[in-house]
Amino acid sequence: MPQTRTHCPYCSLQCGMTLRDGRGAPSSGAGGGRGAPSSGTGGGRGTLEVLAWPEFPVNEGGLCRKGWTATGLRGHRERLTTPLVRDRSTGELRAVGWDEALDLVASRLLALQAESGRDAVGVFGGGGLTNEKAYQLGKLARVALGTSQVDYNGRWCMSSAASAGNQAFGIDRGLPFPLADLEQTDVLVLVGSNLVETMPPASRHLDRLRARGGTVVVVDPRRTPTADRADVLLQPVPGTDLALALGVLHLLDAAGAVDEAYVAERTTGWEDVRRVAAGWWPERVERVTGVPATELRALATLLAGAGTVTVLTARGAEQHAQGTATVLGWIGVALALGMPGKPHAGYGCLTGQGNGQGGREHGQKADQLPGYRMVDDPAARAHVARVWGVAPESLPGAGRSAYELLDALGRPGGPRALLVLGSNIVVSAPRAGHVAERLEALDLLVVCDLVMSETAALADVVLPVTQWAEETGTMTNLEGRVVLRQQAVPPPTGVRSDLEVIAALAERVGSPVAFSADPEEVFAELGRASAGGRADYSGITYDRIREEHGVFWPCPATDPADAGAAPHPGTPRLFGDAFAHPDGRARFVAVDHRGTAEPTDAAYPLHLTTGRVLAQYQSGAQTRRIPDLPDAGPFVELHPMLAARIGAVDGRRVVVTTRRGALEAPARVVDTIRPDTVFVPFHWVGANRLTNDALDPSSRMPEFKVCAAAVHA
Ligand SMILES: Nc1nc2c(c(=O)[nH]1)N[C@H]1C(S)=C(S)[C@@H](COP(=O)(O)OP(=O)(O)OC[C@H]3O[C@@H](n4cnc5c(=O)[nH]c(N)nc54)[C@H](O)[C@@H]3O)O[C@H]1N2
Ligand SMILES: Nc1nc2c(c(=O)[nH]1)N[C@H]1C(S)=C(S)[C@@H](COP(=O)(O)OP(=O)(O)OC[C@H]3O[C@@H](n4cnc5c(=O)[nH]c(N)nc54)[C@H](O)[C@@H]3O)O[C@H]1N2
Ligand SMILES: [Mo]
Repeated sequence: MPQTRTHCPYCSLQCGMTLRDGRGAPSSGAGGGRGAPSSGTGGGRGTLEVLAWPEFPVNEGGLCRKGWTATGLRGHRERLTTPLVRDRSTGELRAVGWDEALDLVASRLLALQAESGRDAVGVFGGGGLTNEKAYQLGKLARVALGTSQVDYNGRWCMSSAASAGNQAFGIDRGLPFPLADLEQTDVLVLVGSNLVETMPPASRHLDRLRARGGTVVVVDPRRTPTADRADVLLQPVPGTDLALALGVLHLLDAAGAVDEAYVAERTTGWEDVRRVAAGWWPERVERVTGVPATELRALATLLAGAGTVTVLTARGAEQHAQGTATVLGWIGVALALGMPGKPHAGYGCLTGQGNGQGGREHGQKADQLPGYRMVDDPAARAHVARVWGVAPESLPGAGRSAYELLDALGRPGGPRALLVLGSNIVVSAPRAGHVAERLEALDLLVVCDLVMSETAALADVVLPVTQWAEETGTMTNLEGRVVLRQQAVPPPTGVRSDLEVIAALAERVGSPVAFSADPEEVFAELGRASAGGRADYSGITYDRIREEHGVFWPCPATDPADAGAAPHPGTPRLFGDAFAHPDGRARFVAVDHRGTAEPTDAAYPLHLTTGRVLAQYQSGAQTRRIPDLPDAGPFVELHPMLAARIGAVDGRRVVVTTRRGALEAPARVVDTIRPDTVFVPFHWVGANRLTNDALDPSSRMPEFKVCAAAVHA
């Protein structure tokens, strides 16, 4: 039976897996590795089994339960297999042929642009899309549609870490080293990451690190399963991680534990940071963060005495109106200790989505062109325009960021049509009730999806597309490793790939240049467009990553004039000799803690935070439909003391309210959360009716991780 090496459809680890296509053969239970193989029926096509790929280094054959059950959407009865168009008289979606649907979309987009200008059309992408799709989507917007209004859900994911990385290091690669390096560090500090639930196969690195005698520190308002596998837990008030970082810097400085030689040789800006940190003595930090001064002192002592320290941030620290500043604060801790660039040490961001890294490099972001080039840089525009075969002046400038784009929909001067690929906005955007209203105000909403997501259900046109196992493309995982996701099975009849849809739309709206729908061709073009950019992929080919276990960017092409040159090996580790700023130095950036956008008050006395559970993925559009994954709906996690005060009982309904909306869901009474904080997972409609749309000034990341709330039994 044919077997294909490919990668999981979910998170940024991009775990390797083997898919066995059992078409025509009886389903067999024999697995190829650890764990239970799982199968999804293929709509009369036999089974598609998930087996281990033990040699792939990121997960060494391990998968989480989402990975083992990932084929469950194959042949699913809710899988979309025909284009749908909303009937104006009945208001219902009805099945139509592809030509009719694509002609309708193209003619309406052109008509709206003729009436209201090119920016009347918006494009919204996703960090789960392959590099090829992200690249073609940006090109569709800028070349075929000529609109500046393109952005994507990565703004909600890792944009604060990206912005901080660019400021501090001059480059934004989530992890500047392979994930397995974590095992070798002496102290690992996880700020706002619950990786035991969000990247389960990576948990083994925590265990191995501790087995070696290292220490894992977790900073989280909840005692998560990750904290249970750590040595030290600090439980701050949500939104106070920057104060904590400044407190650590204060103590390191006071103890003479700052690596002065490193600071002098490899960085700039320390004196300004030192001045800010001077104002964050332990008792003040305790008052703001709720973390006892003794715990802060113990952490500083641990860090000061460690040979190597690695600090990692994830969404808990980043999804704040001060997310960029918070990451800069923790980068400051790593720099003060002299760690970035040292083996088995440094700072990294745990990127989230499957292609969260590559998705932010190839031009679906409002201010970027492929290769992580900036859209307002004349040299970048000239290079990319040459690859695209258009005039640089024809390329629009920077557009609105994701939330600002959604907020502008249907308003004067805002887009009148929106094309969505790879995001379920009405579930996952902040202040989602408001976002749903903005979507309703559009003249045309077009959604490409595998299933009828909550956002697709609002669309005027729904286009059914292939899913991961049915198509080929590349993904760039959280380490900057570019991997090949290979097609394992043919798509269901009636379904097209996103690349085919993009190419067909480009042609119909009269694009001045043709768009390829062949992933390998698109990747080669992407390589040329990225050549010489910060994220240079030009030396990577499909053949090469099919053989190797992925290649880390930057990987420039060798000079064609030098026939004997060995191919560039790729770059697993950055910063050994220099940072990416022109002077080779990292920047300390002086930032101060301001507090959250919406402080608590008498009417809304609690902090609401949101996040993930192990068995569901994101807006849940995919995982809620997989029968083997538990789907109990949203819940409200609260402390027994709070429960007693408001009369809440475990398992019974409570109502959470914020200034934006209300959510009724069962209480989950646990002593693992701060008594002043409640937690709601966002995989179901509801959590984001509550969240605040305050944005970080530099990354435009919304404050998903804290707002003021009240809870009633
Ligand atoms: N099971 C599962 N795995 C996933 C995903 C999924 O949906 N489900 N999504 C993927 C994606 S796109 C992403 S971005 C990653 C996210 O991965 P993580 O960042 O690990 O996930 P979250 O649950 O969003 O947040 C992590 C933790 O932050 C804590 N937190 C909340 N507020 C604060 C705060 O103010 N400060 C601190 N220090 N911590 C806080 C929460 O309690 C939570 O435990 O996961 C990826 N993996
Ligand atoms: N309150 C709160 N809200 C959050 C967060 C939080 O922590 N708290 N986290 C934020 C983060 S980090 C993220 S990443 C976002 C994610 O939230 P979303 O942007 O909604 O991401 P997904 O749920 O992965 O949505 C992907 C959609 O695209 C479809 N899809 C999957 N693959 C493809 C494909 O190849 N092509 C096309 N056309 N469609 C595809 C899926 O079926 C699904 O409907 O949520 C954000 N929202
Ligand atoms: Mo994310």
